[in-house]
Amino acid sequence: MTESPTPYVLDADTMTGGMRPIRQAVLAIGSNLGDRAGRLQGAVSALEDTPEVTVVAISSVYETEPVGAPEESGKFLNAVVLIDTTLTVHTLLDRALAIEDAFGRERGEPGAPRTLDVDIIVVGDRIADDDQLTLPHPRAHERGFVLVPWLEVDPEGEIPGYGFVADLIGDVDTSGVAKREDVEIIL
Ligand code: PH2
Ligand code: MG
Ligand code: MG
Repeated sequence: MTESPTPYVLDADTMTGGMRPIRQAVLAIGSNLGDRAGRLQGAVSALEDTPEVTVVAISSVYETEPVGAPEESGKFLNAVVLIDTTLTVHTLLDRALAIEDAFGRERGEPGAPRTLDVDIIVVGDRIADDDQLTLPHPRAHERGFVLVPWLEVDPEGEIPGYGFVADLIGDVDTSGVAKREDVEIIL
């Protein structure tokens, strides 16, 4: 994936005067509990309200079969959001978790139904692997509910170390991913 607008453009950090690159990040959002569409809209609005974050594109909303979730889990609504940001990846993660909390996310078992999940998929070509964050997201390359909406808004999308979204999607079962023409997220 290319960084935008160019990897050489720097922006001033308003707090410190330091300079950090503008990176394009790909976020995947999902909900399978309660007012699913309302939560996705709220997440995008909260991202757009975040200093040093600009929402560049929002995919269509897709209704998706749960993957790797408990039997009784309901279907998800999923979407992908492209942002430009000068935040560090850990500040971006803090913000993502705060947005989940603001929409009633309770942290239980992995895969348990959730009001809102905001996952950081890639941030430019950053590689990270620590207690809090793995970049690129370690399972995004095999998830139709991430790759289908991502390809829609970023046909040149790439997961560093894995390949282009357009190629990866060929090896993934996307039969459980259906566009919801009647649901729209707006800025
Ligand atoms: N998220 C998960 C586990 N399984 N399945 C779908 N369809 N959509 C998701 O967002 C999702 C999932 C863990 O975060
Ligand atoms: Mg997730
Ligand atoms: Mg998550």
